[in-house]
Amino acid sequence: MSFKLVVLLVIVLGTLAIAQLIRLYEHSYKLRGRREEDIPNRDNKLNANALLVFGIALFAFFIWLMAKYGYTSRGEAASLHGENVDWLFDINFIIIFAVFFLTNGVLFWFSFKYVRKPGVKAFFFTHSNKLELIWTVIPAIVLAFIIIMGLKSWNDIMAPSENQAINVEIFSEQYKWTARYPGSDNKLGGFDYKATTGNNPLAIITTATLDTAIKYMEFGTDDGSVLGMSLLEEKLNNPKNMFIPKDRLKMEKELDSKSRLVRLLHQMRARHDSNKDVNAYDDVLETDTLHLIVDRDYEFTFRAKDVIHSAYMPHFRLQMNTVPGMVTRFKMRPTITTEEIRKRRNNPTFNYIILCNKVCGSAHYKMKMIVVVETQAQFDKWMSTKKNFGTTFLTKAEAAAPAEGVVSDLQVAVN
Ligand SMILES: [Cu+2]
Repeated sequence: MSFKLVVLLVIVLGTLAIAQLIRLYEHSYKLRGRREEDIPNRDNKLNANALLVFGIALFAFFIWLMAKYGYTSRGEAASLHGENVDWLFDINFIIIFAVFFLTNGVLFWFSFKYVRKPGVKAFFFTHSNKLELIWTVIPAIVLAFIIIMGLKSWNDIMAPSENQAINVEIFSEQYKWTARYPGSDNKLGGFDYKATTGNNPLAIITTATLDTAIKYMEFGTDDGSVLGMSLLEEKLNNPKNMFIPKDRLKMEKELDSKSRLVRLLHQMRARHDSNKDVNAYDDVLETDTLHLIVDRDYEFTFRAKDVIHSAYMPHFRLQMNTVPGMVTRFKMRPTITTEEIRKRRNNPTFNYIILCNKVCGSAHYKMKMIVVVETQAQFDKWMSTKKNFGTTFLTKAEAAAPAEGVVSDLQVAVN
């Protein structure tokens, strides 16, 4: 018998047992000649005392938790705007805690103090304008305050970046992150999903990547795993080939979408300004770790390849959805290096992280990347070991033996 079935049985039988107990209790009342609503004073007193004890225990546990884990357990903010977010958090929590202690304190105290006493009749009234006014106006003022402060912080946080901010793109797909650094020109190369190929997963646009994408659409992959337009057409038009209608329809659809993409790619290629290729070729792609320089402004742009993901960097108080078909952004200045935060937290293995915070599929839980905040010198040293996009694209393009024009264009651009 499975564990779930046992749990279900216990719940069902338990409910039945409780129902039977309640019936027994009711019968015993009848036998003793008492009505159900006659509660003895002893029971009332017991409940009043129990509620007071419960209230005190609840508060004590609550305070103990806050003392042990920090009152929101979020730790120190490691970014400039994070201090702003934390301030807002604190204001909200102060209000929430005050209301929590006040209302729950009154609830448990009153149930103890005003326990039913024989011969005392409760004061009865149906309406009080004064009370209505108090519990409408005060929450309205408090909520208005919270909203105005929140909007103010939001406007500060989402304001455009300063000019000297470093542009970094964070690309999301099931189930990994890719960071794209702009190279020395601080300009990221353009992109278009139609330029996506195996060796250009971020769909970066250059003369060579567009040529490769066109070749891929027209002639398929070299290993034949994906058919190009030409082969598809040939297959469909060959009278010797017999297809069941479903397969024919599927192939016709594929050919249709490929022809459309090729047409659009040719248009893009014709309009493409190859002078802009350098912006893309010096970009550096990194899927392992996001390296950031301490005390520098960053302008992050986010893209998604497949479904909605969400870039969540809790230590920097940053979260932004990444949405297929649109670019989202967030500016951020990291203020504490990884080395420093490890000392402060007394944890030599601590790492900042970027997590996916939208359930994006079966391996969503694995979608994370380590974030390293370091000095300019450390960053430069790390960056000097990296190959730029032009170089890696060229190597892979060579390995895949593309059409002649591709390599020569690329070499010109890289050199
Ligand atoms: Cu995700």
